[in-house]
Amino acid sequence: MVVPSSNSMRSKKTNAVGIPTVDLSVERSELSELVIKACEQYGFFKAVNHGVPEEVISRLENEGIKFFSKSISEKRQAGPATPFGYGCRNIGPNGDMGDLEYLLLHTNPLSISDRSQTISNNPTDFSCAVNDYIEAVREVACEVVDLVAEGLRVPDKYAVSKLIRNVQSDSVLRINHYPPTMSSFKRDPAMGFGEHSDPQILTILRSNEVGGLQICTRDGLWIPVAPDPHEFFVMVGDALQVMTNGRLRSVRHRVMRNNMRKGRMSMMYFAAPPLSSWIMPLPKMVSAEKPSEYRPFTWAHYKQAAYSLRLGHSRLDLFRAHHPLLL
Ligand code: GA4
Repeated sequence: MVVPSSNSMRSKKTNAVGIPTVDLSVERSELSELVIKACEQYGFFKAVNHGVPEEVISRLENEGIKFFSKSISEKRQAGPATPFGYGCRNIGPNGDMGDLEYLLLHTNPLSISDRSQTISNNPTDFSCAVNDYIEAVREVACEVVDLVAEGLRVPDKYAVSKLIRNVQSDSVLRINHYPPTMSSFKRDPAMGFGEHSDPQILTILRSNEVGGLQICTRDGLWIPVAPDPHEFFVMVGDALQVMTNGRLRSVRHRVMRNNMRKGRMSMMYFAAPPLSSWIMPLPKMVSAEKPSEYRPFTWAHYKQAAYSLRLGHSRLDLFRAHHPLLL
């Protein structure tokens, strides 16, 4: 997946906002250090020279554009999102709302082929575009977690990527569409998607040229992420935070809709393990000096907890080894 680059960008800070950029084509041992550093500091980085062909990205983007330009009654045929399918304004089952519409799909090819019947007038084109995109971004996600494992000197280098590659993986794909804002005089920016961290292992995000994404730094500062349609943004999810015993931290993020003259479309691949997988710190990450911060739980268990709370609530606290309710 990783292509050689002629102009080696290495890891550098994007001037305005300090977000790290990692060139996935640099030499491996250097690369794994850069990935770890970015994931420790921000839980977030921009990945360049990722090797995913533009054509794979644009085919899915075009399918998204076609779908979201349909009439609301046509789009509703692909919903409601419970949790999969077409959703409009409602996020999750607990009354969270956002100024967006979306498609949420399980990455299982059978489920995609089934869903595509109500999503597209040409279901084969739609499912091919989705499957090709998932295959490509799954490789990016696996590459990143392998680099993390290498950098942390985890003996089984593929321990995490094996979960993502498992045929029973519970990974999902989400395409969000934030329609343009009507008035450019709107003073209060509307919340597109409220603050949260992703529950899964890793998220690979791509958006069009419209901004709005913000990430929260460890000091609690919200910083805007300049959009880049050619590159991917990588986010550490809660499950990877647990597997690394808190060394890598999941990133809190949100999408604000101020003055969007054009609609924002983003596509996220959420890399997850199978439902029955146990999530716990990798043995290498636990020692007498650094005991496990979390109790073991299955991914199904964690998802259930995630879906039982509203967006902004931290679900990881429920699984801390020394949670006050467990004493
Ligand atoms: C955030 C990341 C993914 O978009 C998602 C979201 C899910 C949903 O929209 O159904 C959740 C949200 C996300 C976290 C908390 C729960 C679940 C909405 C919500 C209130 C698909 C996911 O896996 O978790």
